[in-house]
Amino acid sequence: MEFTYDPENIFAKLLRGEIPCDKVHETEHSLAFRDIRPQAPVHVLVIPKGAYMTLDHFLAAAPDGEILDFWRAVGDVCEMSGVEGGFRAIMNAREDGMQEVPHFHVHILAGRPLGPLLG
Ligand code: DGP
Repeated sequence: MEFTYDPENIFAKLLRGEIPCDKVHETEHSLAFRDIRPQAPVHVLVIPKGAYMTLDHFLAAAPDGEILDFWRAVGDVCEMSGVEGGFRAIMNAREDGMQEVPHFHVHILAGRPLGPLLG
């Protein structure tokens, strides 16, 4: 599959410092920040700094070191966010997945009962 990354997407602008974010964690290859439209008391987005559109693009194209850095950053965010009661990690991809921002990201949601996955 071909992936054509749009460098003008909002998370690319955020990574370039062109728009602000409420940063909660940063590593060499990853950034985590609060979602602008939180769906739960904890709603953090974790993104790789590289130009990847979706989970399948990221896993197909990123070097192993970036993949490891990213998932460790997801773990760090869980650890620092108080998810003892449980959490949900969501990744939307492309049209059918209703992905709004075409830069790969994981949503970490926690802090309330989250209900059934497919309501
Ligand atoms: P998705 O549908 O998985 O692509 O979710 C994109 C999320 O990104 C959505 O929950 C709202 C959030 N979002 C959109 N624009 C911004 C922004 O400028 N800043 C932050 N922090 N979050 C944003």
